[in-house]
Amino acid sequence: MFIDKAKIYIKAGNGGNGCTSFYTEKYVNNGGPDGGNGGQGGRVAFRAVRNKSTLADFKYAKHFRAENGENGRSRYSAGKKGKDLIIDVPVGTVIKDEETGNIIADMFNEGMTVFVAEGGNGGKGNAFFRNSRRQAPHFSQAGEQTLEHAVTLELKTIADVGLVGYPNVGKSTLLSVISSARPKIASYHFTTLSPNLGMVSVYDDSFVVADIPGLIDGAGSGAGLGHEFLRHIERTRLLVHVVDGSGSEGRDPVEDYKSINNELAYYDPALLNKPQIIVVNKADLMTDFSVVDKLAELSGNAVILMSAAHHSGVEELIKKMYEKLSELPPPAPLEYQPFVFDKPDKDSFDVVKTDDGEYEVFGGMIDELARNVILDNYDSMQYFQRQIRERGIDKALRKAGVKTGDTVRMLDIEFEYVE
Ligand SMILES: Nc1nc2c(ncn2[C@@H]2O[C@H](COP(=O)(O)OP(=O)(O)OP(=O)(O)O)[C@@H](O)[C@H]2O)c(=O)[nH]1
Ligand SMILES: [Mg+2]
Repeated sequence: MFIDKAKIYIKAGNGGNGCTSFYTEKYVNNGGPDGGNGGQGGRVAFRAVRNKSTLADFKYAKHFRAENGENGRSRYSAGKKGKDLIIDVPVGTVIKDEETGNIIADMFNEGMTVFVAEGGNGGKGNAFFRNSRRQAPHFSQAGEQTLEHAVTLELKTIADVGLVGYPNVGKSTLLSVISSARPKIASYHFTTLSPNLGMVSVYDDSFVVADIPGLIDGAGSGAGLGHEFLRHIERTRLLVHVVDGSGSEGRDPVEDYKSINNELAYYDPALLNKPQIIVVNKADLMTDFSVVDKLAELSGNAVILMSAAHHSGVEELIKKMYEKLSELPPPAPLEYQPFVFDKPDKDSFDVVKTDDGEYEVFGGMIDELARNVILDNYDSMQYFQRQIRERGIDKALRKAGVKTGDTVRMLDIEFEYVE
């Protein structure tokens, strides 16, 4: 199945916890603290690869998590770093933050690797907290927890030329005669159900042509296969607009040409700014060739008469495409300010008064504080109480109206406020 859009969840690894441990050995009393630091969590990256052409891999696999950092161990042994997770996507995939729609990365070039989520920091082991006043810290720091993020993947094929036109006009036949691609060809509408790519060789050079499903009137409002597939020609530099010159289905090629352009404009007016070559196909069935001049006059574009089925006009078309492409600027990735996920703000917190008259304190600072606190440990409780004063949490609580005897909740901790 052709899938060109997906929503997935990514999460970098948590940092490993620091270790609380004391050196022990035979004949050694009161060994000092020797708990090692936790390892950094693994990062998440995307990599652009050529051997994938759809996002089908992401239809069922939705959650992607890098490895957590290992916990620290005794004897100053630091936890191992978590392994990075590298997610392969087809070249041309645009990665966006699901919440804001902002672009995180445009995976435009093969092999490009973009790290999008940083692993959590490892917690410090108790060896780290030893100082002149505190010879035997019985606490260590927890690893930093990372957040999961929803991202959308959207494949926007990278090709030089896009083939557009009504169904059955011979787009796929055309692709099959100019390249080694072998798309399905048949004399009914919507034979092509997903984009086909073909590489066209010319002189010592080559370019890529994308054949997409045919458009019909009202595609913008979902008629036929709709506009969905125009996404795959957004990044082309040149359009080849194919019409059936013989009007074999009783339609007028000039009217067809106009309608298709209207559909393109409806999807995105920028599509009409792309240069076009018009191909009048099925010449073998034509008796009246005036349509060639009519289209040339109407559009001001080059018009090529051909028969894809009989291989006539093929050389001329390839030359024309090549000529046009060499005049055009090389393809370029989207222009965007890469979106970066916020790290939790370690300096901010909020106080809210809940419906039942309790006070809840939360935010990045509180989460950070929690990493340093082990509740049943005297040292660390003292540290906690000091921080509540020093970091202005106390003040904020009073401002919010807290009185002695009120319940304050912070993470898993609940205590009675004392002025
Ligand atoms: N007589 C004649 N028939 C042609 C020519 N080019 C294509 N055909 C026939 O037209 C029919 C449609 O061709 P396709 O290449 O499948 O058309 P398409 O534009 O890709 O159609 P969709 O994929 O449905 O949008 C097939 O039966 C082809 O054999 C041509 O130059 N002359
Ligand atoms: Mg086709």
